[in-house]
Amino acid sequence: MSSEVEKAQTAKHEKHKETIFDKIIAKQLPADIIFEDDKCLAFNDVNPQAPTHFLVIPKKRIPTLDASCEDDKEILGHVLLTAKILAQKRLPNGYRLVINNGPDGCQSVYHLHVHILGGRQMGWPPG
Ligand code: D5M
Repeated sequence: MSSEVEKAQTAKHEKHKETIFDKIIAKQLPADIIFEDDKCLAFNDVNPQAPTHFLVIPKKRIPTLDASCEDDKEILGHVLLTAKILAQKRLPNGYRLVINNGPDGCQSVYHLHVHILGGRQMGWPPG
């Protein structure tokens, strides 16, 4: 079992609980930030699964995609479009976006995030 799967299985989802990503947003923890605006933040993943692997997160604390609601439409669209703009610049030959949701989805950090992976040929189906 990969360590990311183990982390996902033991990760606790406590509603409204602060995560490591809140600390990165608040600049209480360092991260390799590549983009920031008033609504979202993008930074390189600390455990890259591809030559390019970064995350785009909303600044609003939304724990999971499941927990998002109609009011989050604008922020979800903004996060996705930001991911696209950053990916297009860095990965002109293509890329993959991933949102892990819940234990079976392999989510380990309960602050919604989009993974952007590229720089190599992706396989299908994903593991
Ligand atoms: O993905 C959570 C991802 O978050 C995982 O790929 C590692 C990454 N991570 C965890 N902590 C950090 C810090 N401090 N900086 C950068 N990246 C980090 P999930 O979809 O929840 O499994």
